[in-house]
Formats: sequence, structure tokens, C-alpha cells
Amino acid sequence: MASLIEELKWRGLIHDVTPGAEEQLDKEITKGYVGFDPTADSLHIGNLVPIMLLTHLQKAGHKPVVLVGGATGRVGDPSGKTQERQLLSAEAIEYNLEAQKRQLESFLAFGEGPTDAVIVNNYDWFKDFSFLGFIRDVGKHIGINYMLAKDSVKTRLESGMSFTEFTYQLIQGYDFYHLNKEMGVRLQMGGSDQWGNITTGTELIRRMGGTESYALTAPLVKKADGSKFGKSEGGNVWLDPDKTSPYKFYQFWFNASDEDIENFIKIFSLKSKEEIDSLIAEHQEAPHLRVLQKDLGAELTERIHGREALEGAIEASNILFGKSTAKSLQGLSERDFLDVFSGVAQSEVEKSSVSDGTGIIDFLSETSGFLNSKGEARRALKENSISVNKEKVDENYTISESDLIRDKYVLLQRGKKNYFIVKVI
Ligand code: 383
Repeated sequence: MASLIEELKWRGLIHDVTPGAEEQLDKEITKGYVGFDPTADSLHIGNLVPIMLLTHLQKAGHKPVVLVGGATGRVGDPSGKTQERQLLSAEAIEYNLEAQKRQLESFLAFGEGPTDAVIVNNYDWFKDFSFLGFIRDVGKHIGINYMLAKDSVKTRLESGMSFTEFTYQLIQGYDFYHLNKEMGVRLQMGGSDQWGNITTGTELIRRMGGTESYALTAPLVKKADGSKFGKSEGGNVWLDPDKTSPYKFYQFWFNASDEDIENFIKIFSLKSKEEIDSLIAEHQEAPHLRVLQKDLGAELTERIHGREALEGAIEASNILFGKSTAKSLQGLSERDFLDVFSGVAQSEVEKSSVSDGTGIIDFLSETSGFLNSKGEARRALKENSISVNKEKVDENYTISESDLIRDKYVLLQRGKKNYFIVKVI
């Protein structure tokens, strides 16, 4: 098998790596870590990139160490930020940390074995570290010139930054030293925004007398059109299904552009190079079939949300493309229903117009306002172009309670793509 570094290079997962890392990885089982600060109550797909680094590290026979930042979360990393961060309360940090920890635990094989993943929290070694102790024993080893030269600080010299954030790199640096000394961790990985913090760590280890240590960063994922990766209209694409539904999660990958998807599949898929190369070849023959988008969307939705959620997401996605039945529509959760038809025109009607039964001609026109007149409704019905909840109806049809989806909605449709939602209040 190709070396880990070769594999990561092919996948586009290496932005920078310090000299000697490859030899180290070839030489022995190596402990490598990535840190996650509890800034939100869920991880997002940007965090998935370094998770892939840890996954490949483990697959190559090394030991992943996951760090949750109970301490660093209290400080706030200035890397990549143009403004001072708002401090989070201790409760929010604890809450977020537990939520992220549960997510992180689902990605790697944890345990006691030599290549099993472990999880650590830097609050454990910082909570009793006194301020005087820190500035005497750690601060003395790193010059402020060195700290000022980091991008995270340099870019803020004009706009300003607190002493708190200025200190951040030293705290993360000390983590690396601590993990090196106590656990023999020799590698720290992260996104390229973390290069400065990681190398403060290798520098500190060198000066404080640890063992040889290495840094490896992945590029920040870019999109061909220059827009930010990992955002959809609603903001971040989260891993928590309550924040980004499995349907929306699946759609995010499904809607990726053809330029981007080849990079994305290499970065995020666990399939082998051979499998990915053959999918890419298949995709290039008929890009409109969206083979890569579907494949990666399915792999990731299943990995993050499970098989059942994936099936629901695919079923919901088929609804707009006409490949669905009334049954799949009835099976949608209210949230998926609203997501699938977001942007579709809506109106509200009184409960009685459904419970008493309303003829379809009236319902299409006067009751809902979908069509402009009874005449138009009649014509459309004659042309056989009207569906209720995805099933064709004729002019004798009556809308009743049995037409309600989730007790609340009726989906009207004229022709293939012209949808309208009636909400019963
Ligand atoms: C804290 C203590 C350490 C080592 C790392 C940390 C966290 C680090 C950080 N990382 C980001 C985060 O937590 O802020 N200072 O949101 C993101 N990471 C990873 C990756 C990434 C970075 O969690 O590039 C994207 O996900 O490194 O922005 O001892």
C-alpha cells in the first residue's frame, strides 16, 4: 500500500507538512492529534476534514488522539478571525464540548489497543496550572517576536486583539508539549488555519526538551466559484441532524458542482483510489447523471446519520424529480416536507374547507388561490394536468381530511414543476 503521506497527497489533504514526518510515520506506530474547540453545540463539515486526517492515520496503523478544548474554548483562537471573539459562558462551553465529544466518538475506533483512538480534554491539565507557573515555565521559552510573526497575530496588529487571544498559540503550543511528554504524541494535524499554532507547539517542544515532533495541515476546502465551502443558504452545514436535516445534508453534496465534486470525493470518501478513479471516469462520461454527487452524498449521509436517514433523504430528494409516489410524500416528516418544498408558493385555508369537503374546482381557485379562476381550474383538470399529493385527479374529486399530509398540508401541482402548498389552520 502507498504510504500515508502519499495517500493524503493524492486525496488533496496536505497543505503543509514539516520535514521528517514521513520518515517518522514509516518508522513506528505514531500518535497524532487534532484539537476541536467547543465554540458551537455541533461540529460542521469543515471539521470533517481533520477528522478524515485522523481516520486515515488510524487506517494506516497509527494512533489518533482527539483533543477537546475545554481550556482553549475558554480563551478563543484568533486564527482566521478578523475580530475578537465573544467569550462563551462556562456552561455553554461544557454543553458544546459534550455534544461535540459524542459526535467525535462516532468517527474513529476508540479503545485501549495500540492503534485505538483516545480522547483528551485540555481543561484537565490547565485547570490547576497557575498563571504564575505558566508565564514562568512556558512563556519564558517563546519570544514575543516569534509570536507576533504568526498570521493570526500579524493580521490583527492594526485592528487590535486582547492579551487573552494573543496568548492562545502558547496554550495550544503547551498542549502539544504536554501530549508529547505525557503520551508520546509526535504529530499534530489540523486545517491550514492551524499551522501557526501547531508550529508554536513544535517550537516549544524543541525548547523545553521533548522528543522530535511534526506538523501536518490540510488545505481549507475551496470551491471553484470562490464561495465559501461548507455553507448553504442557512449558514453552516452542521453534523447535528437537528441543525441540518439529513435531507439538507444530502442535498448539500448532491448540489455540488461538477468542478468541485471530484475534489470533494477524494477528500471525504473512504473509498479506495481505484474505486474513486472509476467513479470519476463514469461521471465524466455522463456528468448529468450526477454519479459522484449521489455517491458521496450517500456515503456521507449514511456515515453521519445512518442508513434509515439516508433512505429518507433520497426518497425526499426524488419527490421534486417526479420519481416519487403519494406514499413517499405521506412518509415525509414535516421538516423534510417543508425543506423539500421550500420556496414553493403557499396559502392558508380554514380547517372547515377540508373537513367539510371541497370540490377540486373550488379548491384550486377560490379556496386556495392557486389558480386564478374556476374556468382555469376546469381547463387544467380537462388537460389532466392537476395532481393532489402527487396523484392525478379529475374534476369530480373532492378534497377532504384524508388528503392532509402530516394533518396540515395539501400539495397541489399543475404539470410537472408548478407546485403549491395549502396549509390548513
Ligand atoms: C485547541 C487545542 C489544541 C489543538 C487545537 C485546538 C483547536 C484549534 C481550533 N480549531 C478549529 C475549531 O476548533 O480552533 N485551535 O473550530 C478547527 N478544527 C479543525 C481544523 C480546522 C480548525 O477543529 O481547520 C477545521 O476543523 O483544524 O479551524 O491543542
